[in-house]
Amino acid sequence: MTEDRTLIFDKNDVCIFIPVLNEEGAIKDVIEGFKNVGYTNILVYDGNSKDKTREVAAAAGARVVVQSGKGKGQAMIQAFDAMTEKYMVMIDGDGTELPEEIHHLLYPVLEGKADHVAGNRIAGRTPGAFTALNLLGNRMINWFFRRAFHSGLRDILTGYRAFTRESIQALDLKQNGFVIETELTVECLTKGQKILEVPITYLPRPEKVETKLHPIRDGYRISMAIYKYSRFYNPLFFFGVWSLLSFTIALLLIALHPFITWHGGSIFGTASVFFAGIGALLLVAGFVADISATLHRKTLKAIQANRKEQEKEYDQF
Ligand SMILES: Nc1nc2c(ncn2[C@@H]2O[C@H](COP(=O)(O)OP(=O)(O)OP(=O)(O)O)[C@@H](O)[C@H]2O)c(=O)[nH]1
Ligand SMILES: [Mg+2]
Repeated sequence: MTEDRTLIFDKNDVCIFIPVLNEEGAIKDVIEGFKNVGYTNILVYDGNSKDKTREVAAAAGARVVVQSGKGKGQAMIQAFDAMTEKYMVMIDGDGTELPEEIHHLLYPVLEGKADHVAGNRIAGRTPGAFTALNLLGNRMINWFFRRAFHSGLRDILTGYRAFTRESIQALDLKQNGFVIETELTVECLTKGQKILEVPITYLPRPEKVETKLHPIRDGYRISMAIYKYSRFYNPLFFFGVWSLLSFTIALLLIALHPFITWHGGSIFGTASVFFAGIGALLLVAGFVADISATLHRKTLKAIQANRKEQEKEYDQF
């Protein structure tokens, strides 16, 4: 992919942020890739690597900070809090994404078309970039997310992103580990920010670099987080999942009723009524909570519009 537009801006206003843990084999090429396209304000946040990552990154010309805690999420939160530049582009330090594609992510932010741009790795994946298990897991997680958050996003777990200082510092982030990307996306949606997805090239990991992600463990944690976060954003989904399960059990019990006889079969009839009742209760709870969540979103939107209006008036003086 090549960028055919040119925007005039100061590249020092853009902080290139790279969280790393044991990436001595890949980090140099990532840093040099950005320098080759004119970005020299490069910040590497190291998670106490056991290899030579810090030395290699510093020698390649990056500022290196050792994060104060543990986990990719903690490094991100620390870097966001300390951010002073107008814009930030973050990228994984494992060489799987291309620095020269920065403009696809950054330009929409510079032009005010989006608060947050995320690189869709699934759209631009090259052979071997995802293992079969990772691709399946990613697709399932994104499908689940789209249902839970009424969103069209296709790669919420991407590590290549661009955003403004205002947009990132407005988010309330707490996750220290790999759930951070999910929390970040949820927070953007909750705060009414505009997220844009652009396709990016996604390469296989260079040989020497080892993944820190555990597909099953982290996939489970991320899925649970999506479900948990849906409580306030889409309560109809949150309660609806259990309501659907209860109705399914009720239907199964009714369907099995003629074939199984126990105490004259009556117990299955009673149980199916019980589960149908629970299902109906959960559905009503979902609808009521949904009204409240919708009203909350509308109020928040009105407050934000009001604040923007006030800022405009203030700027005129
Ligand atoms: N600072 C810091 N960086 C981390 C930590 N864990 C992972 N990273 C970095 O975060 C980036 C993404 O981590 P990866 O292990 O590549 O995870 P991923 O890209 O989601 O998974 P893969 O599909 O295996 O590549 C890489 O640059 C890692 O080195 C950590 O605890 N602290
Ligand atoms: Mg990676």
